[in-house]
Amino acid sequence: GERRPLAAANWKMNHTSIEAAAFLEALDPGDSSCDIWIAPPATLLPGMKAIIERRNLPVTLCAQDVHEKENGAHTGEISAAMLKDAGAEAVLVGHSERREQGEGAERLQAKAEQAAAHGLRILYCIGESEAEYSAGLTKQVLARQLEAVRNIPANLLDIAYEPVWAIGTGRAAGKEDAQEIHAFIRLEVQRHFPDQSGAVRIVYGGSVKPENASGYADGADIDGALVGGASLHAESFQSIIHAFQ
Ligand code: G2H
Repeated sequence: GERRPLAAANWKMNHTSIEAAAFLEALDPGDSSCDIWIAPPATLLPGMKAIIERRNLPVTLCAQDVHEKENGAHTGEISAAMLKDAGAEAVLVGHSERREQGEGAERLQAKAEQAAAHGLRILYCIGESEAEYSAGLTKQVLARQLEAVRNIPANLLDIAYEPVWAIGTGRAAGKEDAQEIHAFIRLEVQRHFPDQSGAVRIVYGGSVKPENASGYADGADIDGALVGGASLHAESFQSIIHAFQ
């Protein structure tokens, strides 16, 4: 298709530098037909960047979050410029585990715009909760969440659809259901970016594993995966990468 598939690892709050080095040592990236991103804890970015460059690995580093301000008195936070300086070329915005910490639409919009202003690619995460899913509100919720990135240049944007009820639960969305929602997201993306929508990838996340990855890869509007638990070990992440190659 027109979009290169993307396999993205979200390590969340896991791994130290020794484990990250061992992961990169073991990873077989396969052929170059699928983009490979890893989102490690920010502390690992510079060390991983050095290894990736030394070994010439086809891996893009992605941060897990970014602060919306340029700099200043924000104890514990990390700016877009700092993430770039540390080796990140992309950043997750709006992961449900951040939304749960109270990050709402306005703040996520500011974060995405700040990342874009620094030339970071954005993997913007959307997804309905279990209650919204049961109430039949999925499409409404997703359309509303997508509003936050309407000002982001399409060439810097990818979307991750992660139904909250499927995250870390082992209850992955069925591949037909996921494809149907991705087709809906595709239409919304076309509405926002009439001329450039082809640049925006829509990847699925939520209990993606080696056993179910190729089912998602079959979906016409599923351009890849955002993988948590199954991305922590090189062997399982690389079989997910291979499913999209
Ligand atoms: C969803 C996903 C990666 P997991 O959060 O972002 O995690 O694959 O463990 O469900």
